[in-house]
Amino acid sequence: MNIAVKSIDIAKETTELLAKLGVAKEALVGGDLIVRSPVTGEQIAALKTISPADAAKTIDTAHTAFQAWRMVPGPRRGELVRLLGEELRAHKAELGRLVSIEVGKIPSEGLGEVQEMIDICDFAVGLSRQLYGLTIATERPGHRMMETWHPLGVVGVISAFNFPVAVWSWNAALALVCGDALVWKPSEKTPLTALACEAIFKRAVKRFGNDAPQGLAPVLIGDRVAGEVLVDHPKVALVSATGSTRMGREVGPRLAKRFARAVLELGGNNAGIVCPTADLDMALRAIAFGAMGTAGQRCTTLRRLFVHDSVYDALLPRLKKAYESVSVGNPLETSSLVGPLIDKAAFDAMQKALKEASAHGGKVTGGTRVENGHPDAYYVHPALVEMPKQVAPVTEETFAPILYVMKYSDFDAVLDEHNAVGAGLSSSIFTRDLQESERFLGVDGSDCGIANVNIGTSGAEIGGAFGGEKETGGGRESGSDAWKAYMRRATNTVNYSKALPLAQGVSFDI
Ligand code: UN1
Repeated sequence: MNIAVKSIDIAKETTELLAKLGVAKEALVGGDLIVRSPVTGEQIAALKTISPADAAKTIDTAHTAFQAWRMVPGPRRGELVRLLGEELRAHKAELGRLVSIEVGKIPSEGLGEVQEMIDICDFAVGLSRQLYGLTIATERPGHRMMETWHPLGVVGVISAFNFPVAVWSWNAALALVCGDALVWKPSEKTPLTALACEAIFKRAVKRFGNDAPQGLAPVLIGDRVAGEVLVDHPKVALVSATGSTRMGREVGPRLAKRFARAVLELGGNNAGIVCPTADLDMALRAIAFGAMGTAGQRCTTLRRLFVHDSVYDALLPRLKKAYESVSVGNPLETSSLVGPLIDKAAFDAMQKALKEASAHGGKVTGGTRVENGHPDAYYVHPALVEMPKQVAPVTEETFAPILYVMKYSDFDAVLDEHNAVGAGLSSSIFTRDLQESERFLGVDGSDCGIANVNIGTSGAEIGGAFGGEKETGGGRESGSDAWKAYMRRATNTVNYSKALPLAQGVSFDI
């Protein structure tokens, strides 16, 4: 397989794209945060990082901005998000391409990520007129009880490299219509797309007018220390953090210590079950995208597959063929389906997991490196591993394209196996048997935050709440009523009678 990346000047193109998006080329040089493109492994920028003191100051300014922003009516706040969506529509091609360069996503996935941003903006614009509470029956005559939702404060956003812009937008669009300010610490691996979003947002603010305060949604370019400042700052009311379970174990307790809110979106070890009645053509396509798409670097990537023994021999050879023929290569070309891993550490982790799987009796197809003349770029053949049973490393998330396949014969037993891992993000079942699909979605079925039937584990739409259970952290972002985490709820009881009855029949006559 020849996957040589044609000699395009990636660094030059990056600078040009960023200029079009509103980031000056002077901002891209002279710093100590070295940014590389996984496409070739070469350096594309060297950014200056923020000091802890300046990070704290930025948060203080965001808090002042919050105090002004919360007074702007919700539907008017929605107008800012509408303009953000417009700017994203106008710059979809450039931002999508920048995502491909900085993360290594294939063109349709780079563009798809920007589409996800546009979608959540549309959702949030509608939401800006629907931030409603309930009126509740009260036991006291002449009283009214209701709940009101108020803006919360400064929202800290910590995002991962793999969805470098969409995850920010899920948080930003909701936080902004909810009347919050937000401060974003992007992954150190993907700061350029963050700078691009900041510039796009600033343009929306300019068009919006004077009632948007300064410093409403800044970006902190920095390392882990900048993230720590965000997590520990007393004026940050909520931190929405996406990343590994290890990261969540550090962030969660720190937030709990100061009673700040957390929306944690951590690891996934997502599984699919292929049942005897499954449409195998459909399952094959869904499995291929779920497991190999985005080079296995989605938190929703399909990592474990349980196949009923009556269809195992029909499915496995076809799956193997898909693995052997999938086009791995330069993600800037539309002919590639699988781009590079983000870096060497990802490659090493993949090799380690495959070695361990072999030691436990796993039969590995693929998994080897694809050389392309760029020693610092890490392309791999996606790996399919037939495992005799679910033992480590199957029970752990390795952020790379490895699909572990196991046979099952008993439905109850496979449901137990399905749920027998730490993470609980996404899951799917392929079946035409109603009893099986309903059981999977039911009380004692999949224990994940996302459970699908006859579609894969990845590629969720923004309209649903996104997140998972157990070691995935329990947070929900994006659609449905995820907005409630970004606001504070007040229960209000109003007495419009001339008496003062006490609840629960208590009497206290003075
Ligand atoms: C992630 O990998 O962090 O459902 C987010 C999906 C995408 C989002 C993934 N819409 O795969």
